Amino acid sequence: MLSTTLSTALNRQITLEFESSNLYLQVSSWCMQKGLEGCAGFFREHADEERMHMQKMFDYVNETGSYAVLDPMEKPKNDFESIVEVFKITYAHEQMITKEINNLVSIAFKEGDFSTFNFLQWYVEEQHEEEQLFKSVLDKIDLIGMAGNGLFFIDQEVAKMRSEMVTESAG
Ligand code: OFO
Repeated sequence: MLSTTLSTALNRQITLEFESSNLYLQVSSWCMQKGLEGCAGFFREHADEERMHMQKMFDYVNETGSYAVLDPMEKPKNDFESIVEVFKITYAHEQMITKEINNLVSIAFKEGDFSTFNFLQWYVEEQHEEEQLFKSVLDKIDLIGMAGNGLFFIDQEVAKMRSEMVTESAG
């Protein structure tokens, strides 16, 4: 059974993972509107991943005999200046999630709840990969630039990254 502090903190994280999923789903819709099919597919895929993160934690909380509870969710931002802004915002979002996960890990450690500490290691690793992924898209955008057909090539690169993501998670 989780302590009240830990179950409250994990429930908050469940909502955050759900909000991440909603944010990426909304972003995928914005990309679609702009004709950026590669980016739309990337974010759609990522929305599904975040939903899986949410469900994994939701199940864990219930498995421990605690009660997984969903809180009201924040409406995701739906208006962006450019694809650069989209990736800056989503990268910052992932950095915020990493901080929250680290905070959960430190609560579990302080409480000596090593089962939860162990469970959270999966999220620690996942955040490392996700931050790296979003940062690498920003680096690619910098490299390609927005001049001329830049946006078209950025969209193609992001589409490639998405299919690599799908292959990795299937294998
Ligand atoms: Fe990308 O955040 Fe979940 O864990």
